[in-house]
Amino acid sequence: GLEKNFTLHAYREPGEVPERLLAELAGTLRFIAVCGHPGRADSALMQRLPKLQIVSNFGVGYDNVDAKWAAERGIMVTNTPDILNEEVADTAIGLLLCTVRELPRADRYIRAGEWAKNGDFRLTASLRNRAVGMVGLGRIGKAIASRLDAMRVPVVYHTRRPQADVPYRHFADLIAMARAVDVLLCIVPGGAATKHMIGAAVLEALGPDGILINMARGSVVDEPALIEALRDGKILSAGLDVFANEPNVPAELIAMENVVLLPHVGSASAPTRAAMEQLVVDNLVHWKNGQPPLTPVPETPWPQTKARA
Ligand code: NAP
Ligand code: 8YV
Repeated sequence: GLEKNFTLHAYREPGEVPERLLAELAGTLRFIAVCGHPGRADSALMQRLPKLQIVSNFGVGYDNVDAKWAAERGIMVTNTPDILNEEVADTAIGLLLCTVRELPRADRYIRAGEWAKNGDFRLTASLRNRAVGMVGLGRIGKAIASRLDAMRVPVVYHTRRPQADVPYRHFADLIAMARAVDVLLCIVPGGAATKHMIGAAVLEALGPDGILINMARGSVVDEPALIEALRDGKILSAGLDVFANEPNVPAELIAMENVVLLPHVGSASAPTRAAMEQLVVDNLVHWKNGQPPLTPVPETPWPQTKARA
């Protein structure tokens, strides 16, 4: 889609945009399509592109884009909301069940020939006697909560603002919610406001039967504090789709049996990724044709309040 509609300069190396590309093109680039992980469109990059008009992010989370900086200069930022809600919610429930019932470990038990040799797999914890505390109850959080409703699992939630139209109890205080539930399921945006909001005190409050599921961003969890809590039995187990320094996962987590690890696959089915790709392209094409962008982020609403500086 990009090749069909634009003169495309693509690069696939991880990390910073290569200097050779910038040296050649910085004065002409007007549109950026950025893949959330590991791509970044930070202020250091954007300020080198005087003609930049729009950043179209592949992913609903855009903590990889300095949207506030862009907004101050009239640069549009778009993301891919809603079209991935159900996929990410499915993955979250899969990760929750895998973690509570230790299903990947049971699979490994058969493959290692342990069933025939040592008899039945160990008995596990259960979702039956648990309440789930949602950390974040936005588009994806609500899709997860509705699945939990169908599974007859009680739901409560923590956000900055209580919501009038949901049937779940709101906790203004995250530690109080962690004390009241047996599972915390994170699905908030990344960035400074949520950095390490799951730290030692929250994990301590969750308690020795507690389970942490992180579908949000690795930055939301204080990873060393989580490793310590898992190692010392301060919580029971964790299911993680996201990590602080992707694609690097701490060796301590890889060595633990009471963790289920996924390589950031929340939305990673072929149809959902295709829909996200199309929306990245459509946002850019609309912009190029002088039409409103389809899904601007809240920092850069349409109509624009500031012209390109
Ligand atoms: P959304 O609709 O904007 O919902 C975000 C929720 O988080 C809202 O309920 C919001 O409520 C709450 N929140 C935001 N900041 C908070 C804070 N500082 N403290 C407490 N609660 C806070 O976003 P979404 O579409 O559901 O996506 C959520 C996030 O999921 C994305 O930003 C991304 O990081 C992550 N994600 C991960 C994957 C994956 O593959 N693992 C896939 C898609 C998305 P208040 O504003 O009232 O606080
Ligand atoms: C994306 C995600 O796969 O949408 C998000 O916020 O985390 C995932 O769906 C990711 O951003 C692209 O690598």
